[in-house]
Amino acid sequence: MGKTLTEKVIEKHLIKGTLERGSDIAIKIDQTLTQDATGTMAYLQFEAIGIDRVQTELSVSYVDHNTLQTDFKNPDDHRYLQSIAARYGIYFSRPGNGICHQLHLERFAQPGKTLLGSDSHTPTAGGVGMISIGAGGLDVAAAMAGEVFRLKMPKVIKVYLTGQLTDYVSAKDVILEVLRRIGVKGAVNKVLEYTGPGVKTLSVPERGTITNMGTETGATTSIFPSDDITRDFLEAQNRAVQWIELKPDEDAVYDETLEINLSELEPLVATPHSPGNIKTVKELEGLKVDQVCIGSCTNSTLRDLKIVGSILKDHTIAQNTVLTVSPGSRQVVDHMIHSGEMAHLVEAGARILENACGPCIGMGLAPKSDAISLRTFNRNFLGRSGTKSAQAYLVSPETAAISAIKGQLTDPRSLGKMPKIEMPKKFRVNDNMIIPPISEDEAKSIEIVRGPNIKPLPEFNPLPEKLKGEVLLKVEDDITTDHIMPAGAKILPLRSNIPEISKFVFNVIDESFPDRSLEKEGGFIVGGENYGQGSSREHAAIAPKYLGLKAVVVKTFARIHLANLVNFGIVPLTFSNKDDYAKIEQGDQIEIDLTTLGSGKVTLKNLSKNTDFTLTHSLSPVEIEVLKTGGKLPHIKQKHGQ
Ligand code: MIC
Ligand code: SF4
Repeated sequence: MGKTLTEKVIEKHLIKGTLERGSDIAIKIDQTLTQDATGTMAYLQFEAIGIDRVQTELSVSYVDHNTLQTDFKNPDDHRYLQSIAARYGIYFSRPGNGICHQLHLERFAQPGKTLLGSDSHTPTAGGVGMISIGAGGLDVAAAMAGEVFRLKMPKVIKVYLTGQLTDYVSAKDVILEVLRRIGVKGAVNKVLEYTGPGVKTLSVPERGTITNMGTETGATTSIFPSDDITRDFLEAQNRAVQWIELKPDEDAVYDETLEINLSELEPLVATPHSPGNIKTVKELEGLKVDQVCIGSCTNSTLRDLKIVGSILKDHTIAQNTVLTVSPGSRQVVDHMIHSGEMAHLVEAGARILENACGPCIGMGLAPKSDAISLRTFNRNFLGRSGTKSAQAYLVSPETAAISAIKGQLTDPRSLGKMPKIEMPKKFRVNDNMIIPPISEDEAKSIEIVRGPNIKPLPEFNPLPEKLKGEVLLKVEDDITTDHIMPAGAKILPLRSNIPEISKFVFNVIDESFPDRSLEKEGGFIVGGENYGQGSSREHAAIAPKYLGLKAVVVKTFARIHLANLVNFGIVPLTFSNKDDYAKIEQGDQIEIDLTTLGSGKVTLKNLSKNTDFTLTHSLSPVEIEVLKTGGKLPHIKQKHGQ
């Protein structure tokens, strides 16, 4: 029986398990990436593991999220990260160089390899045929220490592309179409594997847009074959030697199929507050737009900014609309300057921002009250822009650019025939902002620099056999990590300070949560479907744990958040009968007996309502052990005899 591309790459890296869907597997990780907002915690944990040098083929530390520097905290973290990179053999991409996923695709991503990144959009590298997975910082720290990465063998969805995109319809519309079809939980524990004749009509940066935002479907990762187009891209990046051909077998067997005819697609938009609320631009055309933001790891490639430049050329943006552009990397900017196309953006009135995440994560440029903000980003969760009353809509760069000129949501196809975008045969490769690792001997004398914002990791105790306490919060479906542990300019700088950041847990839903939780000495959260959707931020587990969270009981979990809960000793449980969700209220006193955890079932006693029901879980024996030890860090330390 033939194999899918996903199976082929996973099989090559398989350390434990089989390709049987849903079974527990362990894979070898070749490369890791971190960014600064999750990196500080990941490296504090790496230090705590006590390994002298990273064990991967390549590890890169990027600085792209916390670049606003409103005080000493961000730059202190940057110095810490730089010193850690030098000490442990890690490449360090300096602030200003660009967004981690864009840079990794340009400079490091390699077909057929595995990449684990402490950021949920790590699957961007699937654009060159890599198995690239987002995970919590601790899992990435463990991978840097040479540990395997454990996951459930995902199902593989074949996304069969036919046809060719028409003028002003672009890769963003492809992934918005996928989201329209399967929604924000349609691919949990699945891989989106792209095949079919339409694949060869898409460049690597376009593939990267699609694999990047595949994260919003809950997918473990997304992957494209590695073909001639991949080879040309790598060659243009001076990396031709890293190319290998990769494709699924002719008779590969997939678990599900999705067929998309690229020729039939039209410009789409994700409406507030979910990337899964899809409408056509036509349906909403005329919507007045206050802010337009172009950038993020989804849509800030050279291809994207070139097309934006061609649309803005000789125009001025509408009087009541603000346009921001945050390019993906210095390479992109360098090209735009040398080709003269940057002038089109500047002359049209765009506010050119740093090559960083910026407004995507609410790091500056928050929209005005009640604003309609059009963004080429991948997430429009409530409050993420920095303004809770704002409404964020996600669109392609084409739709964003024309709408900025018109001041209202506009179908870019109204522009008529699209000019041909000339991509360079060779990119302007300049790695002078990436500091390579130094020799092991030299590295030993490097001193780690710690600013006052970097607080030691909290220590957590082994799990008791019975958990007892109050339901501190009951929430609905699709609670995102931006609800649990918001980001933005005020909170992000606290990522290396758990006591401080924990004061903002559930801030957008219930500001009194942290105090209540501490006062009651912790307790439980009850939730609906897809709890923990979104980011890989392990702070959404560590900070609630610090406040005393014992277990989370929900209908279903998002993959990365579930793993993060286990890593920090919070028990993730699901209702065996989803109707039981109605039988438990915020404020109820409950008790969960964990002695039967190994059997796959535990009993929840609702002491306030005098009822009990069964909860289940998907935990592997290793995960149960990790939980019992009080989390992954003590578990790894135990293994290393510390
Ligand atoms: C995001 O897009 O939400 C982030 C910020 O990049 C996160 C990581 C983080 O919270 O630091 C992600 O996607 O994992
Ligand atoms: Fe940065 Fe936004 Fe991409 Fe997250 S989604 S890595 S915040 S650009």
